[in-house]
Amino acid sequence: MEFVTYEQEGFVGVVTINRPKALNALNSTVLEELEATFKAVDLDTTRCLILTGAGEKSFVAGADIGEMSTLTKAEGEAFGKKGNDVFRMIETFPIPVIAAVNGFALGGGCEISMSCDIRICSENAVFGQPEVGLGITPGFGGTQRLARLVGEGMAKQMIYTARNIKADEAYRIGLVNAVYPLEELLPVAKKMAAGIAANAPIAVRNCKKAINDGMQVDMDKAIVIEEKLFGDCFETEDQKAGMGNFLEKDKEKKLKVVPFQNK
Ligand code: DAK
Repeated sequence: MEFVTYEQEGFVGVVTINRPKALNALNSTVLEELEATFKAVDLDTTRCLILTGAGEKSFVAGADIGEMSTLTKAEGEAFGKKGNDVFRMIETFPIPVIAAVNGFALGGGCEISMSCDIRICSENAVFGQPEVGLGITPGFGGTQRLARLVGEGMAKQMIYTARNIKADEAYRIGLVNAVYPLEELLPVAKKMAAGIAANAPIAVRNCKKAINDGMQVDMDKAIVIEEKLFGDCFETEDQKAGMGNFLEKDKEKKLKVVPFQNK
């Protein structure tokens, strides 16, 4: 791959967008390589992913403006579909994805972080949706995911003004869960990912699906989704071991060694 690297550490995979000369901007090749990288993740041996950017300055500085500037309407639509497909794949990926935002997260960069389950960032991170200044609307789900994450009023303010916000403001409005010094960001992300990976994998996957699917429907339908995914955990080795350990008061036994059970 030219612009995306993948490293596996135990049950955790780290996906790095590696195009630092263009501040990790998303061109077609980056999007294609991201799709291929996610599709190649071995879901039997991987329980959590981290998505980050190479270098110390930028997570992703948006979609590639140079590439976009010459697109025809049809090509623009194809480029938008490619991005949307990748972002939706990340959002619905069976295991959790943590965005470790290490600098600029603008336009498509902010949007790809919002496709992840959890966002943490470095102190130098900058978030924004500058698209209206470029004559376009946010096109990779920004109008939808930002409003869902930070509320309609704040999302409208950020999108209409195209004003970037720094890490502390992103934390204040709930766009990121925590802010760390740059050198601590990846170690913290790995520790969080390892903590997630230590829990029952089927239960974690089902939680992601329950939250994602439940957020799209009304509460009556949402609790039915939850019931089904709750029931799905029973009779798994994890459920038997997890509850058995509690009842036997054996706190030393952990779920960590139980492999993911394909169904
Ligand atoms: N695209 C291409 N190259 C970029 C880039 C980008 N988004 N951002 C930075 N670069 C390149 C710069 O051109 C420069 O390249 P060289 O000149 O060295 O060859 C290099 O990265 C370093 O950038 P700067 O020299 O500008 O670095 P500074 O520290 O001075 O400034 C900056 C950093 C992040 C503030 C600045 O680079 C900047 O404002 N970048 C653009 C940020 C931006 O506007 N991003 C949003 C892009 S719009 C769609 C779906 C989605 C989208 C579009 C369509 N459809 C459904 C069709 C998404 C749109 C966007 O994301």
